[in-house]
Amino acid sequence: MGKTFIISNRLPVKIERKKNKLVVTRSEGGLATGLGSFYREDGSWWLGWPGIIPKNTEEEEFIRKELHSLNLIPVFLTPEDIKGYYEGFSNAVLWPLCHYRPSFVDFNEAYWNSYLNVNNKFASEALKHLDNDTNIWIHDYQLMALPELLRKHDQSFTIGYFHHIPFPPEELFRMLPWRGQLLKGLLGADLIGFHTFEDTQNFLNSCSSNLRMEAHYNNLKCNGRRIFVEAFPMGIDYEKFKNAALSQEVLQKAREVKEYYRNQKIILSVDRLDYSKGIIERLRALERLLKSHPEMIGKIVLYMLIVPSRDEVSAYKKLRNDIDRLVGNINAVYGRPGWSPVAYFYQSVPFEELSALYVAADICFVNSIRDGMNLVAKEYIASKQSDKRGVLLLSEFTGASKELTDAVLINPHDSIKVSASLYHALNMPVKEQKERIQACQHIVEKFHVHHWVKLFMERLQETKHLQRKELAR
Ligand code: ADQ
Repeated sequence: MGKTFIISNRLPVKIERKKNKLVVTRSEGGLATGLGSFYREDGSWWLGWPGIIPKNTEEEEFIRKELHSLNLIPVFLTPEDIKGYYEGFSNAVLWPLCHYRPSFVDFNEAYWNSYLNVNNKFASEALKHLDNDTNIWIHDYQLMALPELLRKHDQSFTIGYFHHIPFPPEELFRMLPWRGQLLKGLLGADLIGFHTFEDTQNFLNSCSSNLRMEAHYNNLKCNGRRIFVEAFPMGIDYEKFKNAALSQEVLQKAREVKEYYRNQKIILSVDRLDYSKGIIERLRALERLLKSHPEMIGKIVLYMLIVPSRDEVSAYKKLRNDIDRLVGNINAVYGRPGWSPVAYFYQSVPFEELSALYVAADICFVNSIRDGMNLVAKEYIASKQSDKRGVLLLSEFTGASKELTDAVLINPHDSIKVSASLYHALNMPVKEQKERIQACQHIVEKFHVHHWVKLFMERLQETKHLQRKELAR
């Protein structure tokens, strides 16, 4: 298949300062696991920000060397880049717009300039390592201008791009003063992937109305090159979650969690701190349930795990305060000596602990207002191995809901119905729980992350092949 060159905002590593020494460890997120088999092959590389600002040139050289041995190439960002490109344009412009929150968008020209500048930085670093038999795979909204920057340099490059978050409807996207440049940026790729069919249509509609380009089914022509726009719903490492859920260590931890919350049904939620995840709306639905069904008092617990994220961006700071206040209020109003309705943890937990929580939870409550895919839903399903019991409450506004149609689907804006669905889930007969879990498991097992990577890379090859055939005609 040739060499692969992955480019994403962050490299799959964690670099920590321990006693004045830098320690580099590989982080195995979903993407790193899926792409691991590619980028560790001889001649394949992954380029991105290592997540740290070196104090001096010695540190920079040390990091470069350490990463080189892992087939990783760093792009170093300055504090100004982080403010303008990352916190600014990526997370205060593109993120809210793609998650249907235009009122949160800060249309700041300086952010855009910084975004272009950093995309150019990525391009110059990448061009030092690329040749034209390399398959380039660019990831996510932080690098939407990059495909065109690389294409300008060499028309024959093979470039794939995957957008991990939703693509908004045309009327929202057109709000962006830089909409044309961003669309043209993406059209530098040969294959553009999204999680869902709806996202592909939104993107194609934006191209046709903003750039007057005509799409033919799932493809359009740009400067004589045919570009394909397709849905590739991302999966998880199913075997990893399955094996963990059946291991003695995790089963023991799960028993301990169950014992701690004995006689209570555990409703689990796991998210990054983000307004797109519907955390406030979830708490309101719980509050409504406790109000309308006081017999539930003392019998349920919402185990809410939130991983800290982007706390430098003002909307996230506010969200964190709002959550603290609402959790405090619910626990104060409905709590009893020895029992609180919400067990709230603002921290990241190790894999085995997360796995044990998935095993122990009676319900997994995914309430996103908007979510590209939502891997938590799939991780929960994959962890229900030994007794196949559990209920997945899943927002209709996640990419996952298009695949996991046997979950209990909810509209997070309809708090009356969400609380009724929660009540229904708490009382669901075991037979129905098992049937729903098994139907979902079938999908999650079949369309795992390795399948996703293989499919995308094969399709990229086919796209290039089709383009060459068309040019030769
Ligand atoms: P995210 O918005 O980060 O991803 P999600 O897909 O749910 O959302 O992935 C979160 C990951 O973080 C999961 O693997 C989960 O296990 C882990 N995690 C969350 N909280 C944790 C905690 N407290 N401790 C440890 N681990 C925790 C973006 C898009 C999604 C899309 C993915 C992949 O927003 O829609 O599904 O990319 O494309």
